[in-house]
Amino acid sequence: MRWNGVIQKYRSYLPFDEDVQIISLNEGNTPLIKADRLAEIIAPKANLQLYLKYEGLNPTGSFKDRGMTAAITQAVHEGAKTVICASTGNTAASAAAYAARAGLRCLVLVPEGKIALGKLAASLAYGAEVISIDGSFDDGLDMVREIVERQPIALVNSVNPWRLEGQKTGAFEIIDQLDGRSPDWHCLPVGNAGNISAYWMGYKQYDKGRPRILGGQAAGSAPIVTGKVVEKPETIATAIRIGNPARWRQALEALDESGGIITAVTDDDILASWNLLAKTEGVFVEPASATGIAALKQQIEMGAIDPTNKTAVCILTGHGLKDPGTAVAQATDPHTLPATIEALEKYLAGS
Ligand code: AN7
Repeated sequence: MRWNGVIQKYRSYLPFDEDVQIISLNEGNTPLIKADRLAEIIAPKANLQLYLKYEGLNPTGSFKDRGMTAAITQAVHEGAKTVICASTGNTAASAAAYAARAGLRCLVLVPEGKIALGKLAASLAYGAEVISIDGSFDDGLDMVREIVERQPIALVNSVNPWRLEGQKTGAFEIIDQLDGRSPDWHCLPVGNAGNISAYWMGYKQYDKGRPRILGGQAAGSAPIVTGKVVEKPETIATAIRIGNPARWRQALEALDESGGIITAVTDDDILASWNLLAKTEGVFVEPASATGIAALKQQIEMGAIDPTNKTAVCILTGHGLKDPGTAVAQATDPHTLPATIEALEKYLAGS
């Protein structure tokens, strides 16, 4: 069967009007990759069934496309000509792409110097007006929430309920890919908390079993863990450098209702899991996307999660090519050799 995106696939679960014109880039249908080698490292001999939901394979390279197809579709339906968002980068790239496809003007506010190169490049390429502010994501979100009160502009951050409607299809897909069963644990990074809220909505609505939710926040940007707004959030995982999540309350509901856990992991933990993912499974993600793995590893080590015979799905939210700067900075330089077969043989011999 042809795949035409998440709205067409899950239309009966989404509250669109009959006559809506779908704006899609055929997002969704991302692979659920079994990760046996990684499972054996984070939970030795426990028969943990670990799966990676590789959302970085969406059309703009992040999970945001599921929600954006819905938000832009509805914005067009309501007659919007301009859309706006604040973003740590992935929402910006996604909004820019779907707005381009719909012929809308798109403005994105990003924190100056704190947006990964691939996200900036993509937003500009798709023709968005990229506005760099000397503040955080949270400052930008305050600005865009205010401007849409004053101007006829549609807000496409995840405070827009259509974003969650589209995003929740990730939960449907996981259950479908697991042949109708829910995992025991659903692990993911938490920034503005749209994704955690949407997944929980999706699991409840699909009604084929519910996982417990494990959310990971970066230690320097962990407002939900500490219960306090973080004025100056910091982390190498710039995607989740967010101090005052818009969907905070829904995230707490998801955690509470699912018997879940939210925990903070250090940047070192995030990078260690990021490294493991790439080097043991061949799956390259941006640093924030490794936060779910880092959280699962930590909770297993602490004895808070028993992995024995359990199924866990970790959401890998963004592609590694989003943040080439961090990847290169973490790596050793390539080897340099003369362009001769002798030099290559010498290198292979280890001299
Ligand atoms: C790779 O793009 O907030 O908890 O403005 O890009 O739903 O916010 C990105 C968030 C996780 C956190 N992983 O998801 C934005 C933005 C990646 C992300 C998150 C983001 P939410």
